[in-house]
Amino acid sequence: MELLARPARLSCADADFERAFKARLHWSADTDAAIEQRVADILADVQSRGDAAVLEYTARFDGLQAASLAELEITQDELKAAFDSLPEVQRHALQTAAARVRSYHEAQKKASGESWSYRDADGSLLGQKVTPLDRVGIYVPGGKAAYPSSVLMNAVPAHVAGVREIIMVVPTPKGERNALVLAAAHVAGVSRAFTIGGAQAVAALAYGTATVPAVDKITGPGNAYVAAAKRRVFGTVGIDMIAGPSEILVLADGSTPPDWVAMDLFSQAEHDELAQSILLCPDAAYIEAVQQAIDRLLPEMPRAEIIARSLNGRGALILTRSMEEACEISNRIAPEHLEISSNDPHRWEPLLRHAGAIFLGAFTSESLGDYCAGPNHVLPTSGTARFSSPLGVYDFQKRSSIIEVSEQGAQSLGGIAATLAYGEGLQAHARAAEMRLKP
Ligand code: HSO
Ligand code: ZN
Repeated sequence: MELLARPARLSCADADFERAFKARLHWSADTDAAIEQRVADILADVQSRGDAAVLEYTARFDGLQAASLAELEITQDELKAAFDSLPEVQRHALQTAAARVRSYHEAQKKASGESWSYRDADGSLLGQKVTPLDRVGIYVPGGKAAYPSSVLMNAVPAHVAGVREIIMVVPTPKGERNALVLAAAHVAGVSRAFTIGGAQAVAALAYGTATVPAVDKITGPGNAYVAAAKRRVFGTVGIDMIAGPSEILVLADGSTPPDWVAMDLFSQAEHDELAQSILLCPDAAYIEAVQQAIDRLLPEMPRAEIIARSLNGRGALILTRSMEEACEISNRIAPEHLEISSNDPHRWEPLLRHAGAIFLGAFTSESLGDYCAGPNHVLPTSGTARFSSPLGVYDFQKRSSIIEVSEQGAQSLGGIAATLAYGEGLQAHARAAEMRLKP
């Protein structure tokens, strides 16, 4: 049977556009009650029985038997051996990607992640002290979606932030280890790694066991069980975000070869049949050319079936009345990845407010950002770019306010604080301020 990928064809000029647009965008991220219950049970079990519970679940779910959890730790020597086992071309690619991701995040730290302070007119010192988290856990999925690039994207910013200990967990069903994932952990400076996964690994990181140390924050993607476990341990530890399926939105003025755009739409569609790829363009003939490119290129793709399901189920080619209107619609969608496929991308960029990452110009394929441009590829999905940001150095830091009031400052502030404190009925607050006033 011939495989066809036919994204929905919408036109902003149609009376029915709003309804069709909302229907295409709608996606249910409902949590499954059965999964929730099983995850709650696993978390409670690991919290009370520690290592023994983690070992049992690892044997049951991953088919991996061990006498103790210590046996499931991957040593630094093994991480290095995995790196050394790779062909030179892969070692070079990993190292180059890591170096570029590191440079980017070092710049990010300089720009917004440093402590600052100032003195007011009374000579009081006011500021903010930035400190790294002590210890973080990185969840790395095993099996189908094992991405070495995601190891870099999580561990490198943690390292740059100054996190002292980075604990990686990665399920290895039947003990099969992914050499590229382990090599990436070596390159990124992971401190310790365990071949455990699922809700039991999240629980071990959140609560700590005899073997796995408790961390302060857990980052990294995972399946529905991992997502449910991360939601539940939030509060005991920090978490990064709950990522939905990948998304790409291409805003095209018709100047980029249609094949390039078609392949960029494929690149996110091939992640997942629930991934969303959308083209916005004011040129009907160009949209037709992209559809023809899709038809021509799809049979060449090893993951054609996933791509077709994604494009047929959630994809859309949308004809707008202008580039300005395309920008407005893009802002409503707030996509994870936004490509401005135009020969004048800086003209449109100021109009675009909501996106996880913005890729400018025909040469900037989204896939370069996934691997090695430098910025992080862990990005807000499902419209959350309206209020959240890419994973970054700031996710591995926290801030403390600094206040040092001078004697002079205590005089100017004392009366104000006391007045407000009496207003709140809090005598001790008021007296503490007044005691420092000179008679
Ligand atoms: N595009 C994914 C990240 C990724 N792509 C990893 C390839 N490997 C995030 O949306
Ligand atoms: Zn990708």
